[in-house]
Amino acid sequence: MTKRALITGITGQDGSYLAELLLSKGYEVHGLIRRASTFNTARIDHLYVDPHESGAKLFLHYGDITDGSRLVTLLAQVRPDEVYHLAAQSHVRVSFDEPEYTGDTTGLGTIRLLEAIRMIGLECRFYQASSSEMFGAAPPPQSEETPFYPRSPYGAAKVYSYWVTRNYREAYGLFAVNGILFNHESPRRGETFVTRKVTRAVARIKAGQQDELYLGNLDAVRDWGYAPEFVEAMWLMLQHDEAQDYVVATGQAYSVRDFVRFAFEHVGLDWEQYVKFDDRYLRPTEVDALVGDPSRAIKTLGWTPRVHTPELAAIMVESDIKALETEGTPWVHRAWDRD
Ligand code: NAP
Ligand code: G4F
Repeated sequence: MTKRALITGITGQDGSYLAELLLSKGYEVHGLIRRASTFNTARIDHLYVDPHESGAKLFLHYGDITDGSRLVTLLAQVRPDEVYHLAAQSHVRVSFDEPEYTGDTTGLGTIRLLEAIRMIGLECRFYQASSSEMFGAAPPPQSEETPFYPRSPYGAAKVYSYWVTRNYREAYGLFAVNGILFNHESPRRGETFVTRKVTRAVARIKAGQQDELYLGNLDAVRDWGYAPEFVEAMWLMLQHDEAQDYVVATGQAYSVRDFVRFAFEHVGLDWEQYVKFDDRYLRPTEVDALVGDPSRAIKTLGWTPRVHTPELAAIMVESDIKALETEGTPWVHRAWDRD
C-alpha cells in the first residue's frame, strides 16, 4: 500500500527536503501552499509533475494554517497516513515585530490542525516542528529533559505547540511527536537567517558585487546541522513504534563569528575586513547558546549527524557562488531588510 503524507510548510527549506525524501521512499505527497500573487514554489518546482500525467506523486493544495475550516476539508479529502506540520512564521527577529501573527500561525496553527484531525476521526501519525528556541535562556547542553525558557514570541508560540501536541497524545491517544530541532541550514535556507545571509554575502563579495556585510550579535552560539539530514530524523520519528519527543542536533557548538570566519576563509578572505556591526539586527532578548544533546535520537532512532558546521559553511558558500554564476542577479540592499 502506498503511504500518503501531508506536509504543511512544503514550500519552505525543510518541507522541500522532506518532500524529496518521502517521494524517494515511494510516498504520495500532498502539500499545503499559500496563495500568493507571485510564485512561491521555487524550492519544490523540480519535484512537480503535472497531475494530468501518469506517475504524478506530488499534489499541492491551497490553504493557510490560520484557516481552520480549510484544514478540515483538506484532511478529509486527502486522508493522509502521516502529517508533518512544518508551517510557521519561523523567523525569531520578525516575531518581535509581528508577535500576534506569530502566535496565530506558529502557535494556534498547530491546535487547528490537531483539532481538524480529531474532528474528522482521522487515524494518522503527527509530527510537530518544535524548536530549540523553546529552551531560550536554559543553559546548554539542552536535552528532552531541559525546562523551557523561551526568549521570543516565536519561542513562546512553539512552547504552546509543543504542549498541545503532547496533550493530544495523552488525551486522545494520537500518535503525535515533537521533533525538537536545533538550527539546521542548507543552500535552501531562507536568505535572512544568519548563515545564508553570510554565505550569500561571501559569494557576492568574492565576485566584487558587494563590499561590506552588516550583522548583529556575533557572540551567539548555535549548533548548526544540515537540513537534509534533519528531515530524515522527522521521518524516523513517525516510523518508530512508540510516540515520543526527540532532540535533533549535532552536539557541537560554534559562535556566529566562527561561522562567518569559516565562510570567508573558504574563499580566502579575511572576514574582519568586510563585516560591520548594525544594532538593528539585535533582538530585544537574545538566546545566547543553543547546543543540543541528541543521544535519544541516536540511540532510539539510529539517526546520526554527519555534516558539521565548518563543512556546512563550505557547502553553502559553494552553492551561493554557483547560483551567482548562473543567475547573476544583483542583490539589492533593501531598506526594509532588517532581519
Ligand atoms: P521556512 O523555510 O521559513 O518555511 C516555513 C514554511 O511555512 C513555508 O512553506 C511557509 O510558506 C509556510 N507558512 C508560513 N506561514 C504560513 C501560513 N500562515 N499558512 C501556511 N503555510 C505557512 O522554515 P524551515 O526552516 O523550513 O522550518 C520548518 C519548520 O521547522 C518551521 O515550523 C520552523 O519554525 C521549524 N524549525 C526550524 C528550524 C531551522 O533551523 N530551520 C529549527 C527548529 C524548528 P511560504 O513559502 O508561503 O512562506
Ligand atoms: O539565523 P538566525 O536568525 O536563527 P535563530 O534565531 O537561531 O532561529 C532559527 O533557529 C531556530 C532553532 O533554534 C528555529 F526554530 C528558527 O525557526 C530559526 O530557524 O539567528 C542566529 C543567531 C542569533 O543569535 C542572531 O542574533 O545569529 C544572530 N545574528 C547576528 N547577526 C543574526 C544576524 N541573525 C540574523 N537573522 N541576521 C543577522 O544579521
